[in-house]
Amino acid sequence: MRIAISFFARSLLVGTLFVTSMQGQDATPKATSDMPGVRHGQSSDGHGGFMQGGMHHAIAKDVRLDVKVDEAAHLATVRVGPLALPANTSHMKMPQPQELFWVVPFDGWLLAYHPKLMDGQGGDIPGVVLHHVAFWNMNRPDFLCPNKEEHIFGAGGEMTDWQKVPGFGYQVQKGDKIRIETMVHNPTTISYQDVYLEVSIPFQEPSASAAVKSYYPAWMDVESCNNSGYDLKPGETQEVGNVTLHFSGVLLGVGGHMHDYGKQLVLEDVTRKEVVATLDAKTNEQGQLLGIPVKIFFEQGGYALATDDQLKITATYNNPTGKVLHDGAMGIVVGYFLPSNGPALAGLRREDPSLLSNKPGSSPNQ
Ligand SMILES: [Cu+2]
Repeated sequence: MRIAISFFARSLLVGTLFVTSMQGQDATPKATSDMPGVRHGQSSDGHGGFMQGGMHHAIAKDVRLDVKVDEAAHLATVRVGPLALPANTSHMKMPQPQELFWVVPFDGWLLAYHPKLMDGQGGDIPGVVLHHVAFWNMNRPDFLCPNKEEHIFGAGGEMTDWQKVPGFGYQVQKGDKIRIETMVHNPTTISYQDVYLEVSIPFQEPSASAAVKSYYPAWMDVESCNNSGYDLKPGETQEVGNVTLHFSGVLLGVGGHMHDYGKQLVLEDVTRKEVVATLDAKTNEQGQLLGIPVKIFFEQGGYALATDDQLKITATYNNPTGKVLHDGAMGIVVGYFLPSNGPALAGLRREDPSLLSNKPGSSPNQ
């Protein structure tokens, strides 16, 4: 199933004010992206779990992580591959790359994430063969769900481009260990060989003259702090989750992540009895997800949230297949959070990634 997610709204903030530009396979603007953080189910093999779930895949051999850091251009290029993708192969049958780990070699801010699929000669490969990719900072817990690592970037087949938000970035420290989960499939009739996933990441160092404010990705999930995937029953259904905020601050904007047959995501501040955002999914006639809108609060200075606010997330789906789709749904509102007490969130960092509750299961593999 194609996962179109949307949220990464990162693009959120951009451009004309952040207005998004996420492009999808269908030329429909989307704010979409696969969400990672999402761990699709639980896994016995450590981290992989959150996204990959209890799925046990064959391991794709000889897949490497190559990272080039161009100091002069302030650009890090993270490359995963090579991958061989036979035609008509589901993600369950496709051998999958192991988790890969990037140790960030600089202090500074990651400003954007531009994913791209290509072959060894740099030729284009359609985004649809990417089931999802997720980057997690193992040195930081998620501020809403500390049982998870901080999920800093994700994309799916729609290849959501996370654009810069002028003046803001995601702060990293030298030595931060970024865990990269990649899952591929090939729903097309064409086999692809020698495929690489490349993510270009512009960054800024602290010495640069312009100050950068740190935002934090906020993943507000209908599964609360559990694994994000859930079984999708036939017909119209609603799934509801809650998270409690432990920090005050503002949301700069939100987007969302759903799968096919998604209809709507709603984020409410129950404490305040206010609807923060209603995001109506855009689907085609078959119910395939095309995109989820992004709602920007930045112009008004952000949507203010207070410590101890209860947030409620509701996802509505309409599954026309007449069958339960196992692990077929996710409902996540994703935004950028700007804390009022920056040092409190910065202080969540752990020198030793193993101190986070999800113990690394596999060894680094480069
Ligand atoms: Cu998903």
